[in-house]
Amino acid sequence: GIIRKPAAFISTICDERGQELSYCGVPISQVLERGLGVGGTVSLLWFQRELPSWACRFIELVLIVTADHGPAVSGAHNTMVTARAGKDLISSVVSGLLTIGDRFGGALDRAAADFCAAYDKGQHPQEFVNEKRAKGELIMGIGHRVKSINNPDSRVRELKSYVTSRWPAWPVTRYALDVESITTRKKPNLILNVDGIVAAAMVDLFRHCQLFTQEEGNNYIQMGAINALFVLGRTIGLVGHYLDQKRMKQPLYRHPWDDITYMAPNN
Ligand code: Q5B
Repeated sequence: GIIRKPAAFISTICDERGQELSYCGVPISQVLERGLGVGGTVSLLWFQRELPSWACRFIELVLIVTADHGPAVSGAHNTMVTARAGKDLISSVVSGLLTIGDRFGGALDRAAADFCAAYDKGQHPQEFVNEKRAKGELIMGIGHRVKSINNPDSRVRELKSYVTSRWPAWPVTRYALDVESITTRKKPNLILNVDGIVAAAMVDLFRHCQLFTQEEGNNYIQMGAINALFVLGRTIGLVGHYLDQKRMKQPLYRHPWDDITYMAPNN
């Protein structure tokens, strides 16, 4: 009989071999004709299923609101410095992306895991905050360097209003908002931030769109799928900052000496 050579790779999300490219079995012409958009494309290529339109729209909203948050944040700063050092687009964008982590833009997966674990075990939000404090851990998805209850983050407001009006159920988002109402009593900037609202809403999306088992949703969180939304969104802004610096032919950046405290170790 025929002996088949085992394939080196298995791929389940995209097939370009036939007459027409397909995303997870949906021909590209259908993706366009049916107006699935960027949200629908993400849902096919990342989650291997067509999410409902309210969920696809949410993904697009997330990409829009996370696209940029000014030149001062870590990612944009690195991209601008790299562009001004004469580097190419990919190097500059990657140097910005590499700053994404727990403290900047990469808190989503851990926020999702922590909020839903606490919610699932029926932990009171006050107990959750106390436990984090006792362990000396920051609460992922809480806190912002410049935004606060006195200077609210309009991105969070927009996403919150979309979720609370469109989601079939949003208990983990409710839980995250209850945590925020406790932390903001301690400090006004300990708000539910953009990472936190996206994280909580995505958990509720996985759990209540009726297309994922709880295990599948949890696996996506563990794999980093929620952080991926910030990474994808912010890439738009990083490309913008790269082009902006190049367009203006900005010179090599050198940080001013008067903004550095030089301290020799005491002998
Ligand atoms: N404290 C975000 O910190 C920030 C606390 C907390 C309990 C917390 C911090 C944090 C968790 C990670 C997170 C995503 C680093 C943030 C983003 C995207 C962005 C960015 C942009 C964009 C801000 C001062 C005091 C200390 C701390 C306490 C702070 N956070 N306690 N849980 N989560 N959050 N990251 O203001 O008693 O004085 O010692 O790590 O969610 O990245 O626009 O900039 O779109 O680009 O620098 O929005 O909150 O404050 O670290 O000096 O702390 O507050 O223990 O207490 P700050 P720190 P104490 S969204």
